[in-house]
Amino acid sequence: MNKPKTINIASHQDQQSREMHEFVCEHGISTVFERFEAQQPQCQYCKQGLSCQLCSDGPCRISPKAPLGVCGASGDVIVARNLLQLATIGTAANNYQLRNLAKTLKSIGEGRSSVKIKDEEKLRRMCMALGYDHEKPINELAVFFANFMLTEIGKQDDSPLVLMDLFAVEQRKVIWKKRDLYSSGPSSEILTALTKCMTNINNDPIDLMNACLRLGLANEYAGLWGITVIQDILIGTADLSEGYTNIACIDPNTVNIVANGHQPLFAAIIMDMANSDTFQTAARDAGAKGIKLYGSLCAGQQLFNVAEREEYKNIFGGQLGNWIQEELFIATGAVDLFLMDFNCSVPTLKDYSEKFGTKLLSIDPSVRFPDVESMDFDPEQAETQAKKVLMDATEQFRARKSDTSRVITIPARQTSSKAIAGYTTETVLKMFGNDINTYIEHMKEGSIVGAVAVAGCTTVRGGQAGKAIEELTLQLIRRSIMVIGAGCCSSTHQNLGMSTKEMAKLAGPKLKAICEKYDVPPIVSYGSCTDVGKILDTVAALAWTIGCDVSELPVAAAVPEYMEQKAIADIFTALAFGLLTYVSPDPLMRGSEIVTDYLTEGMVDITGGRMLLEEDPVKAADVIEAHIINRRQVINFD
Ligand code: XCC
Repeated sequence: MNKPKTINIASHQDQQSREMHEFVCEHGISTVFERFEAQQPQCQYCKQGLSCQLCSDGPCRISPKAPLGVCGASGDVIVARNLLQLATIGTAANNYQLRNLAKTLKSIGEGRSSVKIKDEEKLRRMCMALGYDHEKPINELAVFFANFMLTEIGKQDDSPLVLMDLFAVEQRKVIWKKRDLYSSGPSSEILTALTKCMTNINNDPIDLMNACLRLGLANEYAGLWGITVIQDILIGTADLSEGYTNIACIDPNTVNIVANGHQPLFAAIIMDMANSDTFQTAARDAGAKGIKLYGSLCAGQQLFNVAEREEYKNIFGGQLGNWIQEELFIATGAVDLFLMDFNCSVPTLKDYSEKFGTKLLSIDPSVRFPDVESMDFDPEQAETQAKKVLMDATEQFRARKSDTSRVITIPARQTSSKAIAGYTTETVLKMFGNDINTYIEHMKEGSIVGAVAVAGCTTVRGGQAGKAIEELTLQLIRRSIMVIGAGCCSSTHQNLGMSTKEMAKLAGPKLKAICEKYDVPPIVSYGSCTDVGKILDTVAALAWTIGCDVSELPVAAAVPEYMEQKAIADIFTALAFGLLTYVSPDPLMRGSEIVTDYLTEGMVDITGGRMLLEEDPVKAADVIEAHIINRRQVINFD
């Protein structure tokens, strides 16, 4: 591995990561921070979205001296096209994950797979919602529901998504139809969107932005919705769960498997099997105390959400953290096997695994590293594959124990690293006496001024790694605005000790009183970034009960440390829902006034939503609060 040019002082927000970062820097290894620094200064044209690399006459960069690309494309078209490409990738990735899940469910229903259905009730309810006889045998329902989702993914441009028809708030549907945003199947939307991105074909930046909104709806009403539902059916529906988070969870005396990514099903199957005597005995024979599986990134958040289930609770070792930390997990020298199930598996994992003795295994055909073993999850071979992972990890542990030169570096556990996970519409309402009206009453009287989803990634831009997430969250709860976390934002909250009931003492007096009355924390984690689907569920439930449009609710969305393309797709989902959507750092769009104005202002007349671009989280909280207060007046809450 090349020694990095500059060694940065680690800027992670939490102490454990700072310790580990210092350790890897001492070994001359780069992390995301050092590589970010090595990339400076970054191209200012690209940063504004003003570069195009689509054709052989490029690359073109738009400047005052050269205001048009070689083909004649303006900066506005280039910015819009670049943004649409990002939204397309994100929508594709979420629907890819849904396709995997639907195919697994189908193979179970057809009796080709021994994978168990954990939440039959949910499957029955979903079939009932689709008008199918939900009392039929469960296998038949599995096939029906899987086929339904696969058909939705593949629907052509003349057939709108059924889920949008069934589950969207009426007022939204009217707006989407009026604005030609009523989305068809994601495959078809992606086909259209990518065609629009081609050289010399679409020269209207507004049309390109509307294509992003359509993708946002295909992202939600196939991808995110389907992922959360089928995942619940297969690994169990989220319920409140308390556990440890961050790197110090790793126990050097157990066989250690880390599940990294966004597709937690295989890891859940491995946990199920790890309870058996065969594997426990094999682990003890190798000199281990037992077997632990740790969550990493969003796959981990989903496992954390179900960690209290009988079959998982002895094996789940904790949630390690966000994507910026993932190299550090391996640097402990105590990870025996690292499963890469999807994004975010950073390319340097291979270097780390070679240096620190971890076996890497990619388990999805989309994840490939040269010379790294892969065993793509196959529901028909799930047991055999899970067995192999458990045996391989145990052998890795044996080798680790007998290697006297192996350095194990695990930071000290801080008391703050305990967290509660597993919130959903149902679990939040359970805390409010199972009555959504109780929650709404407290919103009305102003004890809960509003709610904001703080979701998505972490970024090292500006040395952040959680800084903006922490600041924004604290600002919001101080203003008695509840925070719903998801994705790496949840990991940040957890690692900073913010996913606890004790956080109530930092909330504004009204919210504090409500939190204490109902024993609920002011910051709740819904799980993975794909659980944005569940957050929108809660939002829709509130709108239905109050009888207003989603855009009229005292709620907002925030992506305070935006990093990658799935976040862009989710941002367009939120905009299509009419939400004020705070995004920082800026997506690469400032180079176009037309695009920036449309998304930050013009959008209000289209969907009711708008993008808020603001680097300072305190100023962002001011705008969000003002928006929420305004919404409260619109629905006569004040
Ligand atoms: Fe990756 Fe979800 Fe983003 Fe975290 S939040 S950086 S995608 S792991 Ni989705």
